[in-house]
Formats: sequence, structure tokens, C-alpha cells
Amino acid sequence: MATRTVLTVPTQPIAGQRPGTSGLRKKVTVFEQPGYLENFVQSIFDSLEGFAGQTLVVGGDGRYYNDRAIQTIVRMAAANGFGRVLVGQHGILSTPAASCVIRKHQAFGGIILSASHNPGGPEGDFGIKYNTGNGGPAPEKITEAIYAHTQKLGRYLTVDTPDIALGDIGECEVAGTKVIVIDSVADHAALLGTLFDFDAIRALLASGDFRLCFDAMHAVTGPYAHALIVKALGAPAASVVNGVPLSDFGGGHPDPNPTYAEELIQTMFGDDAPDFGAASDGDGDRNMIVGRRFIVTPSDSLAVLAANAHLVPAYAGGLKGLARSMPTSAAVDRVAAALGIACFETPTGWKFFGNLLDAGKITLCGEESAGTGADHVREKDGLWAVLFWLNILAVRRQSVEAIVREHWQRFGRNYYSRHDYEGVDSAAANGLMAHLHAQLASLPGQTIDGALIASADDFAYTDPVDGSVSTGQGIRIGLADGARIVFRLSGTGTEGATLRVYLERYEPDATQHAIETQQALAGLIALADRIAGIRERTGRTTPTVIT
Ligand code: VG1
Ligand code: CO
Repeated sequence: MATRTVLTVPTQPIAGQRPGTSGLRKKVTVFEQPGYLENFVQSIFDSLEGFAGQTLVVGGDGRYYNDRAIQTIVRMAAANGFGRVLVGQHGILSTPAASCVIRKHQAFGGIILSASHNPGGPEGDFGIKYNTGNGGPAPEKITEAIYAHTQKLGRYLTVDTPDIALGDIGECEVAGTKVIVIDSVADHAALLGTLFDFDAIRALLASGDFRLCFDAMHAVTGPYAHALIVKALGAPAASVVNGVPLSDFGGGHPDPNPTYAEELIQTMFGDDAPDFGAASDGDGDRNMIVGRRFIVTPSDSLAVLAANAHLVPAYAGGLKGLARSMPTSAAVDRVAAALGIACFETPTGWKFFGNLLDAGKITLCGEESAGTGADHVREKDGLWAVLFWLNILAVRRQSVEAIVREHWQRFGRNYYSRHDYEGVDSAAANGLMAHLHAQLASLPGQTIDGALIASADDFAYTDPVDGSVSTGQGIRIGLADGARIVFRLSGTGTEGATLRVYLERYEPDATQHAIETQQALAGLIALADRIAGIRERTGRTTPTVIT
């Protein structure tokens, strides 16, 4: 092996490098500042122990700055003594694929470059996060250690070597470290192939009376969707739209919700709508499921998957348990109760599912933000959810809408909506949260506009596996009739603050299941404003996005 000529570059701490809900996300222009990326990467390495000679996985969602960042990280990984670096071809690895690759190749960990659903391009956002050897996002203990290190580091290590050829699958050497450019799709596609009944899905697609549309939103899932939906399952190539990853996502906002995935919604509500529609986000970990003229709420989707898991080969033997993030609707709790298994309630962010999955306490989990996943990897997995739905549809041969309506009939309906107020003045948003905090003790027992408030707290979570405690995870207000309002500030935004208001009301009566969601929640929406003073404090009369 060639000797490493490691360069020690002096640097200074940069303020504000604290990872949020899912890694460090900033404007590209911030990341392009000299030393910004290097400082953070060195802080990751300095916070870890025992990786000498081990494997690091590196890949991203292909957004602007992805390739340059990868070259920097490869040099720094070599300088810091990793033995091997696995990089996705063209720098591409969806978040679930990266998780799969880390696990399959027994890597020490991985660095994923993505700002997920945030817009890309030179004026857009960039992001970086570290995943541990289980393939999952680093827990808070590690992200906090990384942040602490960014505030004191004085140097970073790199080597002076040429760029590697990201387009060519194969092996090369960077200052004594083996760098392998791998197929971005193969490992993940092979893993998904072991979970679902591909024959049944193939038969459904070949039956002639089923059509689907998958919108990759010009983000990372295009190549994955082609490999799985078109090549492996035999759907026509035109079933995948916007399937070529672009560094600015075609100017779009790769967030699979009815507002930003407008094109898919138009297709699915059009005259010649296909039977099944789906979209994924920037880094491929989220999913939106749409039936013909029928949108499936992510919280309902999780519940439907859990209730139908016995139809899928990988889960036919039973589920160990279920989990959802706190703001996610309780629809899945009812399924867990019916199955007689545990249902855990975690803070927002996939990192909180990792211990439960590792400990074998849960099999499926999900979030209201359109993330669903299972124990096959340690990230949420967009295409996994799509294949799961296709598997169910192939067995049940009913429409998406019929399946969801039957589900409500059996379990009752959790009317649910999230209202996002994006780009709110940070001081105003913090003021609103402080105002809520100040009311926590006095709210229970009060009747406001006819609604009796039963509970009010700031959600704290004690991890049942390692006992770690996470506080300040969102304000919950529970009404005596079981309805619920949750307020939290986003931890993924890069401009001002984003206030998220989550609204939920349970309706057991099947004759009341056809109400339009916003109408069904109108009383709660008004109550949320009354308690938090949203309009008055943010100056907004309507949310930016309603999902
Ligand atoms: C949002 C979602 C959360 C999700 C996170 C990362 O976080 O609400 O459920 O885990 O994004 O998803 P926040 O803090 O903005 O509410 V992704 O697809 O951006 O990796
Ligand atoms: Co994502």
C-alpha cells in the first residue's frame, strides 16, 4: 500500500453546525464556504472511534454539490484512515439504499448527502448526515457529539489526490484507501426482491386491467423505480415519470404531498386516471400513495400496511410490534391493538426507530410525513412502501379507495391533517411556542369554544432500549373526546422557522366517514388558532401546505 501523505489543514470552528431532525441542512451557498463541509466531516470522524481500516459508505440524492462533496469526503476518509470507501455510481445512493449498503457490506457507517424534500440547485439546499453501522441515522448522542466538536476543532485532514471517476463502476486507490464505485441500485433492489410477492405483482400488472404511475419528481428514485417497477415487475416504461435525477430536481420541490406533487395528483384525478399512483421525495425515503381520485393519508397508509402485512411474504409470519412518531395519527395503534402487539410512540425523526428495530421490538414503523419502513433497513423506504401497496393490491384485487374505506369500517377513521406554516419569522415562531408552553399547566380542565381540554404537555421520550431521554419534542393538547392538536417547529428547514400543526379526531361511526377532512377538523383548526394565536403571531391567515 502506498503511504498516505496526509495534509493537516488548519481551520476554525463555524457556528451553527448543529444537525436537526435529519442531519445538517443549509443553503448550498453556506456549504460552499471554504472549510464548511470539511469542518463538519472532520467532526464526524473525530467523534467516532475504531474505524481505522474499516469501510465507509458515501452517496447522496444527486442534488447540486453532491459530486463535489463526495470528492472531498473520499479524500478526507482516506486521510483519516478508513480502509475502504464504497461510493454509489455518479454519487447516487437513495437514503434507504445507503442504509442497505451499509448493512450488507458491514460498513462502519455511512455519509448520506441530502436535504431530502428541500429544493435543490445552486440557490437550494444541501445536507449531510451520518449513519451508523446498523444503517440508521446516528442517534442524538452522536449528533450532539459531532456538533460539540464543530465548535472546537482546529484542523481537518485530507490528501492531495485527483478526483475519482464517479461514473465508472470499479475499484481505485486514494492514498492507500480502496475506493469502490458500486451500482447504486443493485443491493437495494435485490433486498426488496426478497420481501414481496413479485410474481403476484407481475401478474397484476400483466392482467391488463391495472395501470400505475410512479412520479420520481426528478429526484433520486428514478433509477430505482426503473429497475424495480419496469424491469423486475414488467410495468410499461411510461409508468415511471420524471425518472431522470436532475441536480435541481427540475426546479421542483421533491416533497411527495398533494401540493408539491401536483403533476401526479392531476394524473390521478384526471379522466383516464391509472389505478395506483405514487411519488417519492428527494432522497427516496418517503412515499405518497394515491388511488384513482383518492389520496391516502400517510398515517392511514401505515395502518393499512400493518393490517395487511399477513399478505406479504416477508411479514406473513407476524409482526413483532409497531411504532409511529408522536404526531402521526393513532390509526396504527388500533391495528396494533387488534393484532395484540405493542405500538411505540417516538419523537419525530427516523433515528428514534433504530433501537426498537435493532432490539427486535418492532417490524414496521412510520411517520405522518409520508415515511414508512420496516426492519429490512434502518431508514424509511419509499419504494418499499410502493411495493408493499402493490403486493396488497395484487392479492386483494380491490381499488386503493375500497381498501382504505374497508379499513375505516373495521377500525374507525382517524381524521387527520398537518398544517405547515413555512418561512415564518423565527422570533414569532419561538414566541408562539413559548406562549403555548406558558399555558400547559392551566389548559387541562378548561373548556374553550365548547371543547374540554383533558391534557397538555411537551412530549418527552425515554428510549425503552437504552434509556436515553429526549425532551422538547412537541406540544400536545388532548381533548376529552380523544381529539388532539400537536404543535412543533420543523428541524429540517433552512429559512426562518416552519410551524407544523397536527390535527386529529377519531370517528368510529362509519356513516360519518365521508366528510371532507378539513371540514371534519374545522373545529380543531379554529381551536388551534385560538390557543396558539397562529394568525396574530405569524401574520399568516392560511397554512403554506396542508397535507
Ligand atoms: C420532517 C418530518 C419528519 C421527518 C424529517 C426527515 O422533519 O416532519 O417526520 O423524519 O422531515 O425526513 P421536521 O423536523 O421538518 O418536521 V426526510 O425525508 O427530510 O429525511
Ligand atoms: Co427524505
